[in-house]
Amino acid sequence: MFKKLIVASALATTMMTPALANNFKKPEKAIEYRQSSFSMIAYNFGDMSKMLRKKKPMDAAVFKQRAENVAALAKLPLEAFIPGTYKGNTEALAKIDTKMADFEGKMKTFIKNSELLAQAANNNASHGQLKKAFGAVAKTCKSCHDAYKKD
Ligand code: ASC
Repeated sequence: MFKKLIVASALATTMMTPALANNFKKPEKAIEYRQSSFSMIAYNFGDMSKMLRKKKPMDAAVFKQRAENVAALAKLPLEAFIPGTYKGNTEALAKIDTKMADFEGKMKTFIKNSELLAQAANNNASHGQLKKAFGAVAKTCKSCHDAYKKD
């Protein structure tokens, strides 16, 4: 009975863990990894935002590349949110650890929506459609920041 419980909880833990086992040697390395990913995401996302808000001319080829970059980069940060990495040089809140299922769900929505934005860009969607798909991604950024980022 007790053994079964242990196996069940080990399985549950495995399922909660991101697919890639992390290899970070120190907490700072994990923090650096996720901050680097978010920095690249913000750069690519910000440039799309400028084009959509007509702060710079729309360049469809650049926009497509930016959208593909974000879709690829979006997959990176999750594996670096691990226990012991919520103090020091980070704005990530420690409750990510205890709410990992919710956090992971939000990250997966972000990944999914950024893939939909890349698809829209590759299908030559209209300005309005791109704005809508972009807005859906921005909403996922915000929902996670509101819940899990220090303000
Ligand atoms: C950005 C950026 C974020 C998100 C967020 C969207 O460009 O750096 O963190 O968009 O503001 O709500």
